[in-house]
Amino acid sequence: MQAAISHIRAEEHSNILRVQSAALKAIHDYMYENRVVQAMPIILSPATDPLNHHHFDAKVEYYGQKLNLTKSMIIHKQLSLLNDGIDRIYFMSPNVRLEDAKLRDSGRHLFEFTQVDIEFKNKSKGDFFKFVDGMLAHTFKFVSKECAKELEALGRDLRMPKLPLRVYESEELMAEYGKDFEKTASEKAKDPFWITNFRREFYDREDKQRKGYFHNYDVFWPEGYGEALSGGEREWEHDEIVRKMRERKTDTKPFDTYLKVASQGLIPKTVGGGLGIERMVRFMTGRKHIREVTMFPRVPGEEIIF
Ligand code: ASN
Repeated sequence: MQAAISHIRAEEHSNILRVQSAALKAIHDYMYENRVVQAMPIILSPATDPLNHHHFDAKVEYYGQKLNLTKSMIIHKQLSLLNDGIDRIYFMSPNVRLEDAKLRDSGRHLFEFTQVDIEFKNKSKGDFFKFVDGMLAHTFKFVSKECAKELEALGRDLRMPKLPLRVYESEELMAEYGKDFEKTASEKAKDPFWITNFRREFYDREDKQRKGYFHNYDVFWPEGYGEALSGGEREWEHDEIVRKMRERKTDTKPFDTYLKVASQGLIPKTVGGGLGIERMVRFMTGRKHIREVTMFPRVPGEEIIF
């Protein structure tokens, strides 16, 4: 308990939280100026993002209904755009992902974190890249102007990203750096960059003409800070969604209602992504482990004190 109290009292939190506050203000302002509306996040739902990697489920039962804690709001982002009057939406979305304890020292995993989760209707990944590039540039500019003193106290020199951010294909980097290409590319980079085409969850669109090519992407922070954002153009056709769920051995049962919506041809054509807030603050403040940017750390495998 004493260690947890010392952690809360660590002097650097005031500077880190000033940086975080400025970054959040910049993001909200950018959304508002670009007419992206904000909706409130949900925490419990019958179906959440299945996530295509090893982790534990977090469920509660309420009046006989089994509900999942949100792993990401991907499904709700798609459904919210069923509204004809809304074509751009975002959520400040808390996620619970009970990750394996072996990720404890990755420096970038928390099993509770917040992502700014964005989704646009009838837009392409190119449109989304431009939007995110602009959001990062605006946020970095605002933070470096507002928080010069705090960044100095934290020993961080924040470099302005050069736009447009570079876009790489995953195959291209794999050929150059081998299977750990994400890590190596992040270590070598000076600015954030995009990588496209990863085999991931059922909802990221696969090219019909080019099987095995996915219209999805990540943004990576430079200096070895790793993944910042992930997203993609989405599947909207029922049969494609079911085929991909089967290929990934995703249990379709919790998705019955979602699949009914898809079978009526109602899932809108969307593109989007989510940017991890704590990861961004870790990068901006140059902290070694993500635990340092939160007062109440939830590090995989570690006991929760408060
Ligand atoms: N937010 C991500 C997306 O929009 C999904 C995720 O976090 N797993 O694709």
